[in-house]
Amino acid sequence: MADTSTDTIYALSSGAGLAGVSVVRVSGAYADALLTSLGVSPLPEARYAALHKLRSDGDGPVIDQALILRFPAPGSFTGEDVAELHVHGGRAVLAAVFDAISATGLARHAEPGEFTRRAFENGKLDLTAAEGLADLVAAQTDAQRRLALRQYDGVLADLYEGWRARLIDLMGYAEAEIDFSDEELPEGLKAATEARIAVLNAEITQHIVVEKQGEYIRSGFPIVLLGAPNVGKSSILNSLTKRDVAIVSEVAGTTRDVIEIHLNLGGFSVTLSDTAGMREASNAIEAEGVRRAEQRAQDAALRLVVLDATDSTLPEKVRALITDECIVVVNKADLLNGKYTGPELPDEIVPILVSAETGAGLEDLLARLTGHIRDRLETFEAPLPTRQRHRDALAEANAALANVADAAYPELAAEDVRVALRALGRITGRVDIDEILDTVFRDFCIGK
Ligand SMILES: Nc1nc2c(ncn2[C@@H]2O[C@H](COP(=O)(O)OP(=O)(O)OP(=O)(O)O)[C@@H](O)[C@H]2O)c(=O)[nH]1
Ligand SMILES: [Mg+2]
Repeated sequence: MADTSTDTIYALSSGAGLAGVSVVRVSGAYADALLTSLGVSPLPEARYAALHKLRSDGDGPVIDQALILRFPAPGSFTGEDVAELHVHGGRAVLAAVFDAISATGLARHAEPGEFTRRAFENGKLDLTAAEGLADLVAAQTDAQRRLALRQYDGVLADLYEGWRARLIDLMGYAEAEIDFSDEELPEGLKAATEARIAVLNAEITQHIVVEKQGEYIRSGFPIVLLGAPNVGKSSILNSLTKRDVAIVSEVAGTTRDVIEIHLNLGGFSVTLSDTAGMREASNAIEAEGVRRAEQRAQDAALRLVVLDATDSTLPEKVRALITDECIVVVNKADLLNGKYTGPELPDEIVPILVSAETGAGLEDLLARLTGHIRDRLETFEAPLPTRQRHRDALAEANAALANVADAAYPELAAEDVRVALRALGRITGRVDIDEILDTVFRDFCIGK
């Protein structure tokens, strides 16, 4: 028999594990033939659910009772003929259904992200929508869900395609400059074109210079615990997670590696890192720990500088971190006998007093963190880039547009516009797509 299996794919599209119902999705030209081979007869009407017995070899023993749905091309998720088999959840049922599908020789198991990739290839969604879908499936917090849904809905695609449309329009003018002499063109055309490009340039800049809110919401808002050795950074991390994640000891210089945990604060995903205490390191390993701590401090969206309420010494490296952009946490409140003997602080700093030992003040700390994150992220109304991929392409477009006004010849100006167009087109997948497809769909799991 000729190999017909490469065309049609199937996979479990619902979650794995025990479930009342599991959904097996089939996509491709042989979707209907496959249903018939499993004994589904007559085929249900398009988009109407029908209950059928599934049989191996069409007339063999019954495998399960399933609810069958058909979505003929092009009105389906992938744009191809799609069938859904709602079978009973459970390993044995699924194993038997998969065996029976495979025995028909009509379909092969799907690769990760293959359904969505087909949807993209058939023009059902653009790349930003595909990314939004992957994020929606992976979303763990409410903010992640909202951001992903908006991207899936097309806010980014609309924005970038809108910019592209304006550039295509301007491209016409840029090319007119090449083909016609100044006398033949309306007066002021060049200046007007350049002004419109400058406006677009400014809009793109505005879109990418804002804080990385999209990335923070999607991958977690990065917060780092910093401070001198022994002030209780690791103890605070453990208390906040109510788990024994980091080693705590009275030896100064205990933590070396960066330890990272995840929290959900007010519906936002947060990555909290514990770092090595900052001081003049006594050996190479500690020095590497301090270097990593400094790196984290650089990358963090928020720094928690931890001080010991009973120790007034403050290494210079730590003092330098105390600005009005950080939150100062004074630990070991339980050791205070009514008198603060920790480091002196600038007047404008309002520290939070906590005890990792007794848990006092930790609720206040969490409340302050949640408020801070809300203030920084909840205001997201404008579309946000959510990936470095978007930022890189936008920066490339912008760099090219910035060159237009200075271009020595109209040909060069037109080429700059063309480069910008290609960069924008890559985000939604309009151009140069082969190289980026694998990066985008790599993040998907099977059945999506
Ligand atoms: N009394 C009291 N002791 C604390 C408190 N927090 C931490 N400690 C103690 O302080 C010592 C140092 O705590 P760690 O959490 O290891 O401090 P660290 O800042 O992570 O230290 P390094 O990893 O060495 O930089 C340990 O003996 C803890 O038990 C607190 O709130 N009260
Ligand atoms: Mg530590």
